[in-house]
Amino acid sequence: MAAEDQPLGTLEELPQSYRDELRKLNLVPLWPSLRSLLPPKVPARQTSPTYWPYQSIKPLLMQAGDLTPIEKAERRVLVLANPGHGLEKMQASSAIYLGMQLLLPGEWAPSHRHTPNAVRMVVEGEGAWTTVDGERCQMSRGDLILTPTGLWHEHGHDGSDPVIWLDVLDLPLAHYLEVSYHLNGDRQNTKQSQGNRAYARAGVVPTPVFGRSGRRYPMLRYPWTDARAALQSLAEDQPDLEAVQVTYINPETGEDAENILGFHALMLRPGQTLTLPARSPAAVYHAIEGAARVAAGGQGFDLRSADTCCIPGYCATTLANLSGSEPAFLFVADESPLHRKLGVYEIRADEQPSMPSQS
Ligand code: GTQ
Repeated sequence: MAAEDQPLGTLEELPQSYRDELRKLNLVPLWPSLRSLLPPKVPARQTSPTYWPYQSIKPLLMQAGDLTPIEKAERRVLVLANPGHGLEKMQASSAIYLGMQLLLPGEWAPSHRHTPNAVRMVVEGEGAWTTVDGERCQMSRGDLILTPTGLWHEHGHDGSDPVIWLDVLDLPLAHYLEVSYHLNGDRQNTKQSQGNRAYARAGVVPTPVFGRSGRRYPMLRYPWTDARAALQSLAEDQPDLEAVQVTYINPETGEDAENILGFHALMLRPGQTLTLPARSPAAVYHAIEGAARVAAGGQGFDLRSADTCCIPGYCATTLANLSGSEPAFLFVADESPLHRKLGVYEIRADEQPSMPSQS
């Protein structure tokens, strides 16, 4: 019998008087809990594969628009909560928070800043904007807007129809670390610059002749038209490339756009089925255009436009385009920057454990 299969002593085997004495002194014996803290080969995960269809969310979000004025909500959001963690925890995975936010024409969600990092993936509607650090970022379908840790941000809406977007935050991690808090501010003065225009093309960046910009987050808006064009260009240039995927990065450093969560756009060619190896981070898939089946952990979800699902870490995942004639475009958020920084990032090409230190 391998050592890891040896049954260990239980709490019940210990005399009650001994247990009581330990409790009084805030002491706990390790061995009854050792296997659940350090399970064999694969971590225990509370994150369960979960699917949120947009067509079910939208009417309830619109109802929230009637029930709760923006002044009473500040952020009018329905949280996409993973039942594996318990709905009250309001988390999609251990580090990812997801919310669907509604802003009605003329509404304003006042300026604040907070320790968690956030991004917005615009789902529908035109005319809304998020001002981040003084830069007004227009919001159109598929655009990714960063509101990184500590930067002031507020949302407004000059259009005529409701605008809805998906919020992705590392709030569960910040909350767990006991570093989550916010500050309220005044309406921001806007600058001339607009979040993406200085970095409009890949491969060239502004040259700071008169000193560096010195900004940790130089690019705040990633238009969908550009990300989509990059994917199509990549797919055409490399017809044999299996995973047609781009990562949203900081164009000055080449590093992930934010510190903790990673953001990607992935294109499935017409009829394509793509199997991604099991990797340690949990991942969120959100359909920007087209329809795809996401299968992992014995479950499968058909994502149609604006549907979202969450897949726990350490699960091989198969993505299948449900159309034989149109590409499908997915937005992917995952915990990979966090795992890499912590040294726990792992790919299991053959589903076998491979501790990071061995590779
Ligand atoms: O828009 O600033 O879903 O502060 C949760 C917290 C959105 C926001 C959320 C937030 C925001």
